Amino acid sequence: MSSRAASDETIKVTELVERARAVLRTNDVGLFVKPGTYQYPHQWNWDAALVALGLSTFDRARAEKEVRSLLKGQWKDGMLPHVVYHNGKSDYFPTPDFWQIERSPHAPPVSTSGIVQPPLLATCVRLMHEAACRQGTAADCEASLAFVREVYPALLRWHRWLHAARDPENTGLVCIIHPWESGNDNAARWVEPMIRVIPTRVPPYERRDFVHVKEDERPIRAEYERFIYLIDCFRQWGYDPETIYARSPFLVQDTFFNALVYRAHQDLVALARALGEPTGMIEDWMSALRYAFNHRLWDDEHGLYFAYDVRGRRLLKENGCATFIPLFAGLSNERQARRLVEEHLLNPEEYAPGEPGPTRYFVPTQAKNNFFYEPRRYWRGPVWIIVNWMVMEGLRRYGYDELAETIRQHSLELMQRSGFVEYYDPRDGTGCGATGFSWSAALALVMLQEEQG
Ligand code: 9WN
Repeated sequence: MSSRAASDETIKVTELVERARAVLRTNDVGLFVKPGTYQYPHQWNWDAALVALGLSTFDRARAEKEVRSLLKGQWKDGMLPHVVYHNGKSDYFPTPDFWQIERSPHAPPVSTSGIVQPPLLATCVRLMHEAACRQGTAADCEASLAFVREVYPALLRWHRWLHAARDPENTGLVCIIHPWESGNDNAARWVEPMIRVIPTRVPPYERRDFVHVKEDERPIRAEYERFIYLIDCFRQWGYDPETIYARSPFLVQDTFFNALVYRAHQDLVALARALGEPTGMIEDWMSALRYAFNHRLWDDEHGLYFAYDVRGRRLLKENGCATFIPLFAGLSNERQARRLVEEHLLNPEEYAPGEPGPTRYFVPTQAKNNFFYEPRRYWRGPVWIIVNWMVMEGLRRYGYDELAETIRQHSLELMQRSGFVEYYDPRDGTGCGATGFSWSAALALVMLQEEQG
């Protein structure tokens, strides 16, 4: 097999930078940047973090505004919701009123959703701050530190909420209550726990996600119905974390989500140190999480990490890209990292380019030999730039620099050829899903900074 670039296509750096900035400018509606030009007209949590990181490569003030806007949606108890509807209703479903967040005493004045997404914000704020100090003047670094001081309390409250609301039994691992919270909405690992979610009463709703994207690239009806049913349960329970933890039919300790919690804690510690703030509480969360993560989610027989289904009391043994995210967080030991890379990432039956498939691009989001693999359906197989970026950074952490560079090249080549779309067919690089996709553009800017020194 070849782990080299799909072709030796030259990346036209200046042109790609311009095209990527243009996507972010087009999607900028003033207070926030839409995740996609047509499909996603509101502010999403982890999209906003990456958008801010991308914007910071050329306009730090605008990047900081993006973070402030997201934080306007923070709930009074610290929860940072997955969508903030600054601009009211649009053609996107769920609409703001569908969530009925006023049923919770913690809801903020602005309309938001009532669930969360992976906490990437502290990570992006740290990367923004360090770049400002590395590349800018002493005054830039000072100004950036003032921004960190401003947002740090909100970040700490958000991280504290994750443990208080989603790990009331102090297992060390944080639960998610809806597949949307993982950010990998229809990944194969959700098939089994979603079978047990019986949508006994689904409120009337109209799907709007086929208006701009082909139906066969989106989640299927049975999944969507369950997505909506779960929201209906949460709103009836007034979004009370205790009731949800006790009653939600979907309750999972996810690999992807917890790895990002751990990584975000590390980055929060770095921000705390820069400010001279205490770090003990964050470090306590980290040691409990690290221990539980490797004891509960690592499967030594397969050499893979799997999510744990709290309701079903078992591991969800589907081989998907989530297994590599612990590398991004530094959660694995050297042996685990070697097994992940040598037995899986470099295996053409699973993730590496080549037969079967055949595929040309790293990193399919579902192993090619997984029963549920579909190269064009959303999180069931296509390459997502966010995942490629995390895997690339994770590989660097463990010294696999050459492979990381191959993944960076593949990502840039995909974006150069097929534009900044939501996801790409790993077989031929065809662009799929939403067009004008902000985080692809943002991460292109981050990856291209290396070319520009
Ligand atoms: C539901 C905005 C979001 C991403 C998610 C992605 C998709 C929404 C949807 O779009 O989810 O939250 O309507 O499918 O799965 O990761 O944040 O880009």
